[in-house]
Amino acid sequence: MKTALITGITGQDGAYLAQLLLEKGYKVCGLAPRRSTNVNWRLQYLGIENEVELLDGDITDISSITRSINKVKPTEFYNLAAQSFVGSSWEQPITTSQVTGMGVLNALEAIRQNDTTIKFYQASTSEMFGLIQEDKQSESTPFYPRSPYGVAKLYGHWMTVNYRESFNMFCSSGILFNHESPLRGIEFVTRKVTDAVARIKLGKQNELRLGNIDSKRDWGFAGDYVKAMWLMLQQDTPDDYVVATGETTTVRDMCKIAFEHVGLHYENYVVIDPKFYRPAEVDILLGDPSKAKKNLGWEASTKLDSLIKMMVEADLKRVEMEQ
Ligand code: NDP
Ligand code: GDR
Repeated sequence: MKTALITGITGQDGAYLAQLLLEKGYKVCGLAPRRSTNVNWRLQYLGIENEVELLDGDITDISSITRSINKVKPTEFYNLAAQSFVGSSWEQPITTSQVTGMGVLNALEAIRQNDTTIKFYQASTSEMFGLIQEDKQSESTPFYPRSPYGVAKLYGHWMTVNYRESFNMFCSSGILFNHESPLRGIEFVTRKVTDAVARIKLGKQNELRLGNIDSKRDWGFAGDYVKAMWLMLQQDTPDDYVVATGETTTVRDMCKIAFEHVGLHYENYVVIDPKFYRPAEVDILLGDPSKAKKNLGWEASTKLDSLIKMMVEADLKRVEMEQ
């Protein structure tokens, strides 16, 4: 039986990945920091809370990673832990760098010092492209991150490449573009919109305050994207892959889809609030996933339209339950 150790298991991707690996017969363990509130709601939502083994630990504390590795002896290590909200990374640049950047090095070092046969996946991101150098971003597009989060991720990305090249370790990096789901954190724009649409429809909210709605993102479904993570670690050789849909949409048009799904017009509810503008913006992201298709046989199977409708439906149910 294969064993996976997932950092960030209580996050959106961690929960979907845990579910996928359980279906594939893995023993699934997760490194999770102690929190004072319930952070297991996503695992509960998927009905797998009691099927995964959670280990107390923090990606900034290498001793806790080493202890976890020696305890569960994973065959695969998925490093998803991060301070992942771009907006907060300007407010907390140092914590973001420690968790999202140095955390990767802690994981790589713990593997190097204990068991170099463990296959390692790093959650890299399209935010590393930042100020776009090419119309469609592929594995060979130059990086130019635009936030402390993007800079920290780039450090982690290059460390992953460096450990692969220096120590012959199996380290792969997935350069994933935005991916969403009903399990997305409420601070990210898609979920903020679908939650607001549900509340407005049910008479619990009057308006939705947003920042820059002209930025464009290549949005996919998280449930599809965790399959690409797994596929990367099943290859004969480690490599880096862009994972994206190959289509891009403005925040404005995404809002339109969400509001229209419940028979409303976004123009009547969306208020632009400078508070949500970022010090530096990534204006447009559009991924070229052809390498993932060719080498991994992976393709995004969920269109933005059905993704947003799925999220609105889930939020309508949630808000109704609250009532
Ligand atoms: P989430 O923010 O939902 O999950 C992040 C996870 O990391 C949470 O479980 C969080 O726990 C955990 N975490 C935070 N700090 C620490 C720490 N110090 N030690 C251990 N764990 C910690 O992100 P997603 O699931 O959306 O993303 C997963 C990964 O993929 C992240 O690294 C993200 O940066 C990256 N990524 C995400 C994309 C997306 O569109 N979703 C695109 C590209 C990359 P807690 O909640 O308790 O703080
Ligand atoms: P992003 O996602 O920064 O791309 O990072 P987010 O959903 O936060 O922003 C997307 C775009 O929407 C604009 N925007 C707003 N964003 C938020 N959160 N709230 C608002 O009110 C708002 N109004 C407009 C933003 O300016 C931006 O242009 C996500 C995260 O999951 C990262 O961890 C991951 O690496 C990248 O996707 C790929």
